[in-house]
Amino acid sequence: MSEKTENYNADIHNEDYRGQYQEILLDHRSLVNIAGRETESLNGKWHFCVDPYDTCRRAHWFKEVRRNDTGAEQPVDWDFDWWERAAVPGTWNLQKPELYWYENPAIYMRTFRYVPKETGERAFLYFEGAAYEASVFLNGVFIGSHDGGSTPFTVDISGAVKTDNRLIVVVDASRSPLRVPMDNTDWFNYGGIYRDVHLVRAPNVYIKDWFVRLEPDGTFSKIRTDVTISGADGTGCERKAVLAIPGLGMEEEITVREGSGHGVFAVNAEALSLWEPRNPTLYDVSIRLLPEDAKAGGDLIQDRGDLIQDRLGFREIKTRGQKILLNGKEVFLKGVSVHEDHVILGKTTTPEIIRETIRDLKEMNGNYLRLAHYPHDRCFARIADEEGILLWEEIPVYWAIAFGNRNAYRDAENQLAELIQRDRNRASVIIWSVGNENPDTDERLDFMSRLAKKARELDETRLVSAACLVNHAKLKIEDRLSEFLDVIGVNEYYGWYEPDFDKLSAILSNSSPDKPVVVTEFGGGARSGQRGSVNDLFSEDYQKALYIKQVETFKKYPFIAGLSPWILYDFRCPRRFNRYQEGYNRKGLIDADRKTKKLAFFVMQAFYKEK
Ligand code: GCB
Repeated sequence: MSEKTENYNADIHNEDYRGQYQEILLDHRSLVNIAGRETESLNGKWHFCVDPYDTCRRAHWFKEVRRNDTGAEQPVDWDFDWWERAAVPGTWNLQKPELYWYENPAIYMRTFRYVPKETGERAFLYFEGAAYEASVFLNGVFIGSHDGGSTPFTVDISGAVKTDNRLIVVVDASRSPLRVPMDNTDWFNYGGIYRDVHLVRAPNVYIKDWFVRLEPDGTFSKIRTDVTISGADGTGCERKAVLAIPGLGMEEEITVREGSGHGVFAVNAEALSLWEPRNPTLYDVSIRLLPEDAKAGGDLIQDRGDLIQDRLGFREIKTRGQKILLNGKEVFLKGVSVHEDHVILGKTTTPEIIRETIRDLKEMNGNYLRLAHYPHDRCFARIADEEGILLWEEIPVYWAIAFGNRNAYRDAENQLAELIQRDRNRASVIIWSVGNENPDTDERLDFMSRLAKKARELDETRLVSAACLVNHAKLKIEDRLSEFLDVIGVNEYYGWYEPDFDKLSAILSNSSPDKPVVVTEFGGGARSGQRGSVNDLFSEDYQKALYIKQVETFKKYPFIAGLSPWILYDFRCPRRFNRYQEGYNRKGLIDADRKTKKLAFFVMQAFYKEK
C-alpha cells in the first residue's frame, strides 16, 4: 500500500484504491473442501454499517488506526463496535426496510476467540456465500477478496489469527455490466453475507480436496478417487492415504506425490447398490492421510495425518442418442426450475426450506430440479442426495454477459470451478449448466464453449448443458453452442411472450437434434387466486390452459428427455410491476407464500404421474 494512502486525508483523492484489494484473490485455487469436517459457526449478529462510498477500503478503516504518527488522537469516522447489528447469514435488504434497495458496499464486523487445539494447527474461515464481492480483513490486515455472489471461498488465517480477533468483511453488492451475472437480470439483487460462515481447523498437513466417483465406463465396477493435500509443500515427500468404504468392504491405499494422489479401485458390482431416485443409497466414505515425519524449512515436524468423511452415492449418468441414461437406464427428467428466494429470508435458505421445496416437487411427482440461475446453497445437493432428487446446477452466465471481456471470463470460469469443486462428490448433481439464454454470437460461443470444456476437465462424470434460445427466425432448435453440450437446454415461451402457439410445434417438427433436449423453461404468469377465462393474461386459468397445451405438444416429441417449467415458486423481481406482479415474477406454480398451489401445478402433477 502506498505511503499516500496511509494518510487519512489523502485517501479522498485516491481513485485507484481498488487495485490493492485485487492483489490477493480468494478463488477456486484456495478453496478447501470442508465436507465432512467439523466446523465452528461464526453465524450470529455481526456489527453492520452501510458504506456507500466504499470508505472502509478507500481510507483503510479496517486498520483501526486511532492515532497519527505523532501519537495524537485522530477524529476517526468509523465505530465498528458501536454500530447496530445484522444477522449473519442474512440479506441486508430484508433485515432493514430502509435497505430494501441498497446495492453498494456494507461493512460487517465481529470478534471471535481462537485457541488452537494442537500445535501447528491451521485455521480457515469458510464463507458459504457473500454477494457479490467480499474483502476480508483480520486484525487490521487485508487477507483477500472474493468475486461471485453464490460460490464459497476459504480464507487461510493461519498466519494472522490471534487469541482475540477482529474480523471485518466489506461486502459490495453493486451490479455491473462486467460482472457475472451482469447488471440486468430477472431476479432480485440481494446483498450481504447471506450464507453460513465457519471457522475450520485442520492439521498442519491436511486433505484439501477429494473427488470420489464411479468410473463412467458402464461396468459399475470401479471407483475412482483423487485426493489433494496441502501443507507439505516443498518437502517432496511421498505420503500414503487410505480410502475406506466399509459398506463395500473397501480399504484402498493411495500414494500421494507432490500433493496429489489418484487411484482406480475395483468394486464388486453385485454388492454395490447404485444411487437413483427410488433408492438413493449413500455409503460412508472416508479418506485418511497417514501420519508421517515431515521436513518443513529444515525442521523435522511430526504431523498426525488427517481424516475426512462423508456419505456418498455412486451412480452413472450418460447420454445415448436422444436419451439420458441413469445407471444405464433411460430416465425422463420430471422437473421444475427453482430460484433461491424466500419472502422473509430472500436468498438465505435453511435445510427446512430445502426439504419443503423437495416435498413440493415430490407432490408434483417430480424427480428433478433445475437450480436456476446461480449456485444454490451447499446444503441443497446434500439433501437431494438423501432424498433421491436429480439436480441441474448452473452458474450465472445469464443473458448478455460481457463476453468479450477477459475479466468476465475469468470470473465465470472461477465460479464454475468453485461450484464443481464444492459439489462434485454429490450423486444428485447430474448436469453442470454453463449459462442461460445468451445470444448466439462469436464471442459468446468462444466464452461458453471454453466453459463447457472446463467443466469436463474438472469432472468427467457429469453432463454439460446450457439453457439456449431457439432460432425464432428459422423456427428451429439451433444454437452453435450445442456442439459443445451433452444435453441441449431449450427455453421457450410460446403462448406467453410468443403469442402464436402453433410455432412451438413447427419448431419441434423442424428439429432433429442428435442429443437429448430438455425444455429448461416454459410457462406464463398467473397471480394466485386470480380467476378468469383461458384468454385472461395473469389468471390461473390462462396459465393452466397454457400448461395443458405445452405438455400435450411435448408428448409428441421423443427427443424431449426432460422438462423444468418456469418456475416452482413466484419470486421477487425488480422488473415486474404490473398490478398482478407487484414486484414479483408470477410464473410460479405455487405462490410466493410457498403454500398456495395454482391450477397449473396439478397439470404438471398429472403429466408426471403418467410419465
Ligand atoms: C427467461 C429467463 C428467466 C426469466 C423468465 C421470465 O427466459 O431465463 O430468468 O425469469 O424468462 O419469466 O421471463
